[in-house]
Amino acid sequence: MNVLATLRPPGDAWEELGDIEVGQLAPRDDVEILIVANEPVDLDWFPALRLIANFSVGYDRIDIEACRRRGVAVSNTPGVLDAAVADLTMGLLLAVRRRIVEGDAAVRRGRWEQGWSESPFLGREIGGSVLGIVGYGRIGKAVARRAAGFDLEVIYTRETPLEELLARADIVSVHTPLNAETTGLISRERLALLRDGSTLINTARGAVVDEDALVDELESGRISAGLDVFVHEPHVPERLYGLPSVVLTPHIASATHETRAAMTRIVVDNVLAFERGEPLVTPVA
Ligand code: 8YV
Repeated sequence: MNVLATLRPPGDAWEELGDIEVGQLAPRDDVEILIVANEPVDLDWFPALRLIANFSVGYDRIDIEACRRRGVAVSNTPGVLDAAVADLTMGLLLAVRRRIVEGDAAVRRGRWEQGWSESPFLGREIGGSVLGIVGYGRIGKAVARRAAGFDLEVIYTRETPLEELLARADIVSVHTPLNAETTGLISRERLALLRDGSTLINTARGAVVDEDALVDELESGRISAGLDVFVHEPHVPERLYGLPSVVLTPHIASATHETRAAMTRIVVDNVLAFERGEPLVTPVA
């Protein structure tokens, strides 16, 4: 079948697809399979399309209902990136609460003040803090397992109502998919429930949080944050750049050699299964 990919993902499995065309999305009447990384696809551009194989577990930018109506199958890459995302979550949590990035910047600027008692880099103890996990799926549970090793007390939505979780936690970490129910879930009103000095970590999707309201809260200095995702990536609200209480990463939660190769394996398995007329390995639609 005619395949167009918007990226050449890492990993050996890719070779099994043969000579795949890699290029940008543009109107094409010959393409039957698209391999994308959660980019929006204009279905009118691809009248022959039968499968979208998504190199991503999240498929929030793909119109699943429109695909269903047109008989276009969709697959994603669940399961293989839980550990990598949970690891980055813990990295951001530690970096913000222990001011690691601020410390690094100070050392590089030659501003290492002598004398521990005057050190401005007092952070917050990790053990004994309360971690509130919003979205207790595979990734949320992987975070909870790691948090136990750091002696964090873990609470999570379902077991604890969202408002109560936000008001109780020292650290809130977001792990929901982005969909109609979760868009703006952490609203301005709900952000206001966060305790003074608490930290928000987001490795899920920027739009789960009201970004303007979050920036306001961060600018006020009331809370801190570790953010891997933003509403209009790669745009990052400029007001965040000058805030030392915020650690920013460029959507790298799944970005390890091993995880990305495992994601490629799943994409390839879905494409090969589809070409053989077999059920998709990880169907979304
Ligand atoms: C990807 C992700 O980096 O899987 C997801 O949902 O957000 C990340 O793994 C991104 O989608 C590009 O493939």
